[in-house]
Amino acid sequence: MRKPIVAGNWKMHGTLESARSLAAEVAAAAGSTTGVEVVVIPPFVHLHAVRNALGESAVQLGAQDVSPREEGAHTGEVSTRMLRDIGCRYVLCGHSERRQYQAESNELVAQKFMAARRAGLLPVLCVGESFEERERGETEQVLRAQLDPVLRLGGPATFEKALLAYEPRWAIGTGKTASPEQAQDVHRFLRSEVAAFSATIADLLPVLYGGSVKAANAAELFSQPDVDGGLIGGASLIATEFMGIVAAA
Ligand code: G2H
Repeated sequence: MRKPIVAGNWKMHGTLESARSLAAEVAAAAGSTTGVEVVVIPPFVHLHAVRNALGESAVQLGAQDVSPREEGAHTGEVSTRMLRDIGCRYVLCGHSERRQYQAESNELVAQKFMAARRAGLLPVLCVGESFEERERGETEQVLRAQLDPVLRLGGPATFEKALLAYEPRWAIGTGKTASPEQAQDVHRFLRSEVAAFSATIADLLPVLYGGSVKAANAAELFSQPDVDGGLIGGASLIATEFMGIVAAA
């Protein structure tokens, strides 16, 4: 049995004060939630304040990115150890916005993923195709190219303590959501790619869906057998909406 996970990716939004109060609201609302793992993923500069605002609640902390390097002269980078130190359990690797706007390659994303694993963080490998790629029937090919470097570096146990997130690029922040069937098809494909290395690991692997999820469409998406929760962007910035999604998981 896979426990559902709902993670709120706050992207580059908010102030110190709004981050604190959103975290406190989520912590208060999720206080008694045990059947769903609730995660918040604020910008780096708000991690410490959010950690404190979450207090003793079960809500977990994640980061939006990480350096593939351990330490040293890498101006502007944040290491896995720093993330551990500040209380992160999760880290996003290869979110589509980083692939698109920061030109992160599949190889760089794989290095970040492995660095996170080595440090004992739970990396969330984000994969997804563009609208044009889907139209050309290249979805599986694109996803395979995103998975392969990670599997090559990590070997059969790559996804043992990790997560996958499927984010069709055409559904991110656009209001367009993949239909539950479209999401299920891709999630099944992703799980089968991992199963080719280890059926047991594939079976336990949480595969989250991301892309314009809201309280109104979450239940249908989450009812699919291979959809284990969501990576939520815009809708995670409003505590009541985010908790509506948690309730649907
Ligand atoms: C996909 C998602 C969360 P949104 O990026 O990462 O964002 O829910 O705003 O489409």
